[in-house]
This record gives sequence, structure tokens and C-alpha cells, in this order.
Amino acid sequence: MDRDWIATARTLSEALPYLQRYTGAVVVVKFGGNAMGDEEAMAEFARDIVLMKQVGMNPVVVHGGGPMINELLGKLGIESRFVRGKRVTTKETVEVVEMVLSGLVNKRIVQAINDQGGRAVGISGKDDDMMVCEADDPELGFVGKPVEMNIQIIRDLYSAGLIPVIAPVATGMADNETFNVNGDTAAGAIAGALKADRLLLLTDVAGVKNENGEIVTQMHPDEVRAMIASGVIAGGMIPKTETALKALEDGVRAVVILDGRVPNASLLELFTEHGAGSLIRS
Ligand code: X2W
Repeated sequence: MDRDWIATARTLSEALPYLQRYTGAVVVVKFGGNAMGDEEAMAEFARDIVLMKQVGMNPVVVHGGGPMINELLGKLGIESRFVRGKRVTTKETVEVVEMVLSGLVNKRIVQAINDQGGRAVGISGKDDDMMVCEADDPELGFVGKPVEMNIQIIRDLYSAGLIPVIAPVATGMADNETFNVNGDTAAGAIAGALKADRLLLLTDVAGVKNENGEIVTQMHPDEVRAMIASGVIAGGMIPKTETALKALEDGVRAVVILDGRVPNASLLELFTEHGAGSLIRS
């Protein structure tokens, strides 16, 4: 059947109150390596980001790239090992992490956004000392925990009409130190420091599931804490929900965990009454 053009026009019209509500809003979008998919999915993500900017929002992209790091480490004959969801990072590994995240992955996203008519600029936590870290846990090596955020560079970029695309690599307190930061952790710290209106965590699952395996569409932080304590929230969802709780404490207005592989997931969340994924807010 032909596309329903009247429904398309109605969708646009119904988006008006959302567009009005989000004018000037700062939206931090975490784009995980597992959500990246193929070229077409990348182009679609980029298009959503450019649309947000076009309608007056300030999107800030923070990306991951775990699978891409695994791939290059594999080619170099270095084994990937994770402890509590974070990569054990040696001096040798951190160089590969920086090459992949600040290089390949960051520039691929920048280019995809620019191909859609946006003006993206790629940086990492090192630029202008934006994110300064200390070691998270001795067992993990060069994995960073953000301890100082200097987010003026991000404000300068979005105020100038640019779209910041940020790789989760950071500098340390000592000279010439490099830290590998979990992408969710970096996105949470950046959103918190910006006191963002929204933090969207795009991943490869539909959201947070309850004990019956159903996606919970809206949650209070207390419910999230209870679900972590009871073990209903488990595995990779633990660091994501903990990031969400921390970001809310830091002043982010709401966090959404959603499936980045669903076409136009962010637009569905921001501009329709349906929403997508799991929204967490006080
Ligand atoms: C991550 C950074 C990339 C990342 C890593 O080395 O894989 C740590 O684990 P995704 O695609 O969002 O998982 N860092 C410390 O977070 O990528």
C-alpha cells in the first residue's frame, strides 16, 4: 500500500507542542557500539541528530565503540577481558582504545552527521581538558572515573551551531596519562555537568524489563534502586541504570534507555506521545 501521507502530515502537526517544549533543550545522546549497525542505520541516526539541531535543540553525541575496539585488538592478537562490564585496560590496550574511539569511530559519526547537512565536530575528553579522570579500580588498569568536568567547550560548540561528537577517552591528573572511560559513564558525567534536559542511552535492548520480562515505560529512581537490589535489573543493565541514577542526582531532568536499532528511536521518544524505551525521572 502507498504511504499514508495524511498520517504523515498529522504526525508532523502533532509534533508541534514537543518542538516548542524542546527549543534550546540540551539532549545528550549516548550512541553505543552495539547500536551502530550498518551504514544505513548510521545515516538514520545522523539524520535524527541533524533534525534535532534543525528544530532548535542542542544535541550532544557521546559514543561508545566496544565491538570496534575488540575487533582491532583481535587483529593485533590482544585478548579482550572485561570485569564488571568494563575493559581491563593496559598501557598497550589504551593506545588501541584511543586510536579506535577518537579516530575511526568518532570520525565515522562526524562524517555521517555532516553527510546529512549537520556541522559536527569530533573531540574527546582530552580536548580543552573537558573530562579529567582518576583510576576507577586498580584491577582495571587505565580505566577512568571522571573527577573533574570542564564542559564550557561543549557549550561553546553548540552555541556556535556545531554538534559536538565526543569519544569517551580522557586525560588524567598527571601529565601524559590517558584513560579509557566506559561510554555510558562518560555520557552520564557529561549530561550531569551540563544539567541536560534529556540523556538518551541508545543501546541494543528495548529498555528496562520488569520481573515478567515486560518493558517498563516510566520509572521513579526509587523503583530502579529496588529493581537493582532485588536482582530484576541485572547484567549490562546495571551500569546503565546506575549511570541514569547518578545523572539524575547531578541535575539531568530525565534519562531514557532505548533501542537505538529501532528506526528513528530518538525522534519517537522526543516528538511523539508514544515515547520509546524506559524513561526514568523523579
Ligand atoms: C569501553 C569504551 C567504549 C564503550 C571499552 O573499552 O569498550 C571501558 O569498558 P560501548 O559500545 O558503549 O560499549 N570502556 C572502560 O563504552 O563502548
